[in-house]
Amino acid sequence: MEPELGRLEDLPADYRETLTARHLVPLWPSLRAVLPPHVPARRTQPVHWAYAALRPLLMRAGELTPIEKAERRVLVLANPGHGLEKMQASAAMYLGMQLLLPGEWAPSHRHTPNAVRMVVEGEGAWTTVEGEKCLMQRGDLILTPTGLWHEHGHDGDAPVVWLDVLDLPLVYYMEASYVVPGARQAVRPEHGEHRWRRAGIAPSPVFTRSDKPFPLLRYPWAEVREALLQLAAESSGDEAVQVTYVNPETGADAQAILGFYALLLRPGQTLALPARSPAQVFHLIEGSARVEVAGQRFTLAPADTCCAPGFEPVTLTNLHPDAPSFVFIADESPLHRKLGVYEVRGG
Ligand code: 1HN
Repeated sequence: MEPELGRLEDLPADYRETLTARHLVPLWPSLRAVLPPHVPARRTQPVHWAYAALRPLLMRAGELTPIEKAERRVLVLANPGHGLEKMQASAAMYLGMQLLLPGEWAPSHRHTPNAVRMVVEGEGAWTTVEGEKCLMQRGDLILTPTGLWHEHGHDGDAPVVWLDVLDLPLVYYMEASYVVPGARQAVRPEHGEHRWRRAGIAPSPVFTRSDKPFPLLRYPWAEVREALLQLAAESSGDEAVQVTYVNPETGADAQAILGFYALLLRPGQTLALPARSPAQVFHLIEGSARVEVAGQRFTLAPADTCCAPGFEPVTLTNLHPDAPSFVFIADESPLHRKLGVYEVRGG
């Protein structure tokens, strides 16, 4: 047990008032709050957002608010532990479900926070990132990293929905979050996913050098799914079957702050993840899965999303007895590792 420390009320009122007037604060009454013993205080609560409940509200937003009045038509998945107005899923992660209707265009801009899109439903939409037109199909992961121009359009005939994951809360906290509006981009005939078609075969810049900090912007789900199925076929029963979305040029995480992964749960598999310092987000791409964390138990249907605070073990179960389930995961690991605060407990 840590010894109890002096309280603010223990100090004479005139002393406290003088400190306040001089912009000074005694540490000891607040020391245990900012530095709790052994386990950090976490605002992030386990929360489940069911797509079946969210979708009609998003479609209603499509009727209520034209794209010109929204710029980005998004319902934010806000963790009540942080306060809804903060628009945070966790300390560093922002989540939103974005709707684009046929014929709509979300204008070009670039900003300091990094974003990714995980396509949830619909066909025919595209995101142009720095002149590269990325098709949006179910399960695709598309990066719009810090500082790159991006805009969304839709040539199909049914609503398109995607999940946005941004490091906005962190960048905003750092007082570094801002946007630059821009003009419609000229599309260049470039496709990173073609240039980086196969691991182990890298384009050789013999005549031209690209110097792109983000050489791969679109990770097609068809390829990720196939890679997971191959891994599952070639590994033993209890091993976790997971891939990380990486920068193919460096092998590092695809983005600097948040990490992105795709997980295959074998039929009936239960996967016990150790408590780790970063918070996590789970989004079910295909199948049926249970997520147990901090005394909560969520059953994820396709397109459902939930979040888990850091420093809590998480148990994932595939509820399909005879088919794999596929989970997209986002977490704060790259940030924790860079800052030197990454931890795994009892793993
Ligand atoms: C943004 O730029 C997009 O480009 C979506 O689609 C959501 C949330 C906060 C800040 C910027 C987009 C965003 C965002």
